[in-house]
Amino acid sequence: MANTRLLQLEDETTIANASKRLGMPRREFLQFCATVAAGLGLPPGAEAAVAEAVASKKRPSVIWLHFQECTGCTESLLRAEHPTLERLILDVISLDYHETLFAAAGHQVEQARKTAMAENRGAYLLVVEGAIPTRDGGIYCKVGGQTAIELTKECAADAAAVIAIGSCASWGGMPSTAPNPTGSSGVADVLGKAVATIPGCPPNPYNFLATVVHFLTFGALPPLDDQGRPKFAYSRLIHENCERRAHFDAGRFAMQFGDEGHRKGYCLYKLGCKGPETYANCPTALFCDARAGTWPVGCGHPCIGCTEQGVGFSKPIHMLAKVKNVEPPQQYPRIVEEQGVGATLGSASLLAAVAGAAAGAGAMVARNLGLSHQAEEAQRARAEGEKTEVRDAYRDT
Ligand code: FSX
Ligand code: SF4
Ligand code: F3S
Repeated sequence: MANTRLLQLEDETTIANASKRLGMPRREFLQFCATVAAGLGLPPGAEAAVAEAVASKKRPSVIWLHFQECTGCTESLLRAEHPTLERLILDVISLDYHETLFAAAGHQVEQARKTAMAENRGAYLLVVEGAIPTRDGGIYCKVGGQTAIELTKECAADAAAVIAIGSCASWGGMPSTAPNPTGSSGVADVLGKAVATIPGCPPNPYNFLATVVHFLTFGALPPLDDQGRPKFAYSRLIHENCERRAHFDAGRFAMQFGDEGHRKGYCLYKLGCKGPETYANCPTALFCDARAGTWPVGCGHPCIGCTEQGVGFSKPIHMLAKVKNVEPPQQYPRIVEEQGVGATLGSASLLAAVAGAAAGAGAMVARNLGLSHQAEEAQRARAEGEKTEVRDAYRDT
């Protein structure tokens, strides 16, 4: 049934103004709001509230701090392949302090931070990117003469909410890898209280955008898990929605990079894939809006568990993952090894449904497996063609 409120909105001036501002057609803007609402797991009808909030509410002021990191979080937000995502992020927030993006420097930029904090006391969002070194009084990271510890505490004091973006800010991430010489820690440890975390190295920009849109629409962060991660994005294991899952269940594994199994798109578990113990929506959200396959496992590399504390940057890449939540599917894909026939579309969708896949993931898994099945068919046809060519060549001699 059509969403009548959303259809009515299409004619409203605020929506027209927002679509003009964003340089995207009104319908596309409304579709985007509906997608974010569905991705956030909001009830039907919430997409209209999201659209109205994004179109008309005052953009929340954001103070963005940078500490020990590679700036990949910011890069991934701004280098999203689809220009709309970047434009939306910069449209829904008012980025009042960001050390990498600011043209100003020195005292001028420090003043901009203090002014934004004073003018938006109790209402601004504090986003922290990068780990915080805590050893030796925090002297290993200073900005404007203040340690990262001091800056985080000062900026968090009057913030409406704190978001730790990336694995470094979430728990220490890569800089905290043993022996962790600078005592790199996450924001929650330094503040001594829970904060929202959006781990990933880098994190998916869509997850940040959806979190901020939720804050804008409802004045609060979305529901978080016990590690501060938004549940809409981090409540499922990667293994549950992976397009290679049917191969895992059927026992078809790549054993070496570049071997036949790897070329055929088999499961990467034996190459060290940490999907079975890593919570994130990478297989369904994908990266860069560049269609199917744009996520680590889709590109043929095992997941290293970059969103998961105790896995990413802790466990060696080649080490086998601990398989959590073993939920066998109700129906296994048919195994016909000599033909290399993979899962049927039906079994793939069923698998996704049994795994309790997030919205849209069933279709995604079915589509991706469909693609890999087609690829196998094409490869077989090519191999058959090559055999025929060889036979014909012998016959001709
Ligand atoms: Fe880099 Fe961000 Fe990794 Fe860390 O992302 S992509 S090292 S999570 O803080 O810049
Ligand atoms: Fe996918 Fe990795 Fe699980 Fe294999 S082990 S199904 S590649 S997530
Ligand atoms: Fe990271 Fe694994 Fe996703 S390496 S980006 S959590 S697939």
